[in-house]
Amino acid sequence: MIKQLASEFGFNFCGIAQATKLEDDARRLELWLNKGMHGNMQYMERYFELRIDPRQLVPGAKSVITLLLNYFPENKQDAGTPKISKYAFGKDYHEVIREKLNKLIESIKINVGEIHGRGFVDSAPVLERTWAQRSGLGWVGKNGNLINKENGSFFFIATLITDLDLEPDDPFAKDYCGTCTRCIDACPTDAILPGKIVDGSKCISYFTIELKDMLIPTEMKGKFENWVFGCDICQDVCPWNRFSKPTTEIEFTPIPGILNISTKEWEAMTEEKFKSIFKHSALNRSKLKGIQRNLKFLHPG
Ligand code: B12
Ligand code: SF4
Ligand code: SF4
Repeated sequence: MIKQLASEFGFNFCGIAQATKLEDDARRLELWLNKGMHGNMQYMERYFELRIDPRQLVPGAKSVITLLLNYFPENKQDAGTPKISKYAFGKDYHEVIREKLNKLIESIKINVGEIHGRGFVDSAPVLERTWAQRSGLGWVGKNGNLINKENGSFFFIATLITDLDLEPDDPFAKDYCGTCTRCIDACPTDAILPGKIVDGSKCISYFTIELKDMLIPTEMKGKFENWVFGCDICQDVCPWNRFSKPTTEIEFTPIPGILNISTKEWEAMTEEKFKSIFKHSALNRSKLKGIQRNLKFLHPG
C-alpha cells in the first residue's frame, strides 16, 4: 500500500529496510571524516550517532522507507554556456520532495491510523545512499552514487523513517560496476578513490557549491571543465546512465532561460534579476556571488 501511494505521488522507486544501527557505515563515515574528506562542510561532523542510527533520529523507529525521484532532464544546456548540474535545472528538489513526503505521510495516516514518522531529504543526518542500497533500490557505484539498474543514477533520494513495523525488502546484493573505471578516469580533480570513496574536499561540486565565501584553491585552476554549479562528469560517463529516462516531474521542467545563460550574462546579472529567476532554485545555495566567483575562477581576467 505504501509503495502504491509513493508511486501515486510521483516517486519512481520505493524500498523498505529495517531501522537498525549501521555498523559498517559508521566505520566508513568515521574514516572519511578523520581524513578530512568533508573539507569545510562542518555539518557532516555533527550528529554522528544520529547519522548512523535512525532510531536515535526518530525515537521508536522500526522502518526506513526510501524513495527515489528521477530528475534526468529531457533537454541539454546550450553548448559553450557555463555548466550547471542537471539536478538544478528545475524547482529546488528540497521543496518538491518535502511536499510529496508530507502528502505521503498524510495518506499513510489516513490508511493505517496514527503513526509516527518523519520525512527527510538531503539535509538531515541520514546516510541516504546506504538506505537506498539496503532497501534493494540499487548499488553504490565506484563514483559513490546510488545506481539503479533500470534507470541509472540521476535520482534524488528521500527517506521516511517511521515506527510502522513493515516487511523489509532484500538489500541490493550485487554490484554491476565490474571492471569499469570510467568515472575514476574522467574525474578532473581525482576525487574518486579506490573502495567507492569520494573525497568530498576535492570534488568540483564541493568547490562550486559548498565553499561559500572562500577562495577556490589555486591548484584546482584549469580543472573544472566549465562547471559553474556542481558537476555531473562521473555520472555522464557512467554506462548505466544510458538507461536514464527523462523525468515526468513537471516541477523539474527547466526554469525559463536556465539552459542558455552565457558567461557574459552571468557576469552582468544583478541580484534583483537573480532573485526573480532563481527564487525557487537550488542555485540559491551558492547565491549569485558564489556563481560569479566560480566564473572568475573558470575565466580569470
Ligand atoms: C555531503 C554530500 C555531498 C558532498 C560530499 C560527497 C560525498 N561523497 O559524500 C559533495 C558536496 C561533494 C556532494 C556532491 C554530490 N552530491 Co551529494 N550529498 C551529500 C550528503 C548531504 C551527505 C553524504 C554523506 O553522508 N557523505 C559521507 C560519505 C562517507 O557517505 P556517502 O558518500 O553517502 O557514502 C556512504 C555509502 O555510500 C557507503 N558505501 C560505500 N560503499 C558501499 C558499499 C556497500 C555495499 C554499502 C552498503 C555502502 C557503501 O559508505 C558511505 C558511508 O556509509 C547527501 C545527502 C544525505 N543526507 O545522504 C547528498 C547526496 C549523496 N548527494 C547527491 C548528489 C546528487 C550529489 C552530486 C551528484 C551533485 C552534483 N551533480 O554536483 C555530487 C556527486 C559527487 C559524488 N560523486 O559523490 C545525492 C545522491 C543521489 C544518488 N543517486 O546517489 C544525495 C543522496 C542527495 C539526495 N538527497 O538526493 N555531495
Ligand atoms: S562530481 Fe565531478 S569532481 Fe566530483 S567526483 Fe564526480 S567527476 Fe569528480
Ligand atoms: S562509470 Fe563504471 S565504475 Fe563508475 S559508477 Fe559507473 S559503472 Fe561503476
